[in-house]
Amino acid sequence: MPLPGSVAFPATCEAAPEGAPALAGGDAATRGRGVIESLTRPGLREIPSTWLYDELGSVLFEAITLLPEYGLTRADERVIERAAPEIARLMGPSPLVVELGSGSGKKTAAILAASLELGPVDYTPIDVSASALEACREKLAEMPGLRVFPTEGSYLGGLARALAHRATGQPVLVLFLGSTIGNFSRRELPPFLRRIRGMLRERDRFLVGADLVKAAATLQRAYDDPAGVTAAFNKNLLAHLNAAFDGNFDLARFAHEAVYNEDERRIEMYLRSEERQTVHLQALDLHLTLERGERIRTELSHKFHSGELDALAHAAGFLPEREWIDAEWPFAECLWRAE
Ligand code: AVJ
Repeated sequence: MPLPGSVAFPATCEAAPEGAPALAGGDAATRGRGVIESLTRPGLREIPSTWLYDELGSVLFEAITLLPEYGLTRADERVIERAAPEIARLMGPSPLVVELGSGSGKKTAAILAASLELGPVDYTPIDVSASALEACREKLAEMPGLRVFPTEGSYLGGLARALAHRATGQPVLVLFLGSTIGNFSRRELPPFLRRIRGMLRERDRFLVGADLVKAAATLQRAYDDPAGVTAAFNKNLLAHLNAAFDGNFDLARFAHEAVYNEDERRIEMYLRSEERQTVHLQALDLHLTLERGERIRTELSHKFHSGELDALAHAAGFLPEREWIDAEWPFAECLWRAE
């Protein structure tokens, strides 16, 4: 049931966007084709990391953010807390805030609260997980002056729909927090950023949170925690596929693997088949034989150098305006202005 202060967003028909294959939403058939294509790719089996997030997956990710070894989210929260008043001031009163991959919306509250001091705020969280959107809306429903328009779907499709509702002259702030930007391959990232820029107007802003390069051992622990929460998060992707495509992945026959690739500056997450096995995804008419030790890649999590982020901004048509870095867990919050 809709809560007071939240308004259902009119859904429109949209084609699946290109440019972010690892994160694209789209309809069931499109997603099915994407799974077949990536799972059967010669030389590298992969499942788009968006499949990590069903109802349980979103809760498991929230649990990861509480792990002592996973400092990323706490760093993100600290920096945002510190930066929020200045971001709100730069935006001016009554902005439309659009968040790509909102999750539960916890971090965003600080930015919204700072902006609400200057006037009412429109907020459109976009997420592929309906349950995460619901949690986000519940969390923020109490903030007076905030109008929430949850939008289920892909980043680019959701952003297009959100911007269609921008009031004349309303400044737009797009949020891409928590280093979700790290999920893109280095090849996919520039065109994705250019597409975002293409949808914005001059003086709109894009706030990007990005995890910075740090000691390999620190990253290794963060993505292979001793309590096994990340392992459960990773394996749950197979349960999600089972549910979506009437599949019979046996989670017990897979092992979680997370490796830091120093050359590529990224964590690579895999599910390793512990034995030779054949899996059937009935709805996709897909039989998959995995050898013992064969791996399916489920996520890339890139780590950045600060200068690299500035270069990405410029290449996409943004001007890096401010940057805040957490001292405890190197993590950058970058405010880019569309120019
Ligand atoms: C939500 C994509 C930023 O890459 O650190 C956490 C997801 N994967 N542990 C990340 C994740 C494994 C997370 N992001």
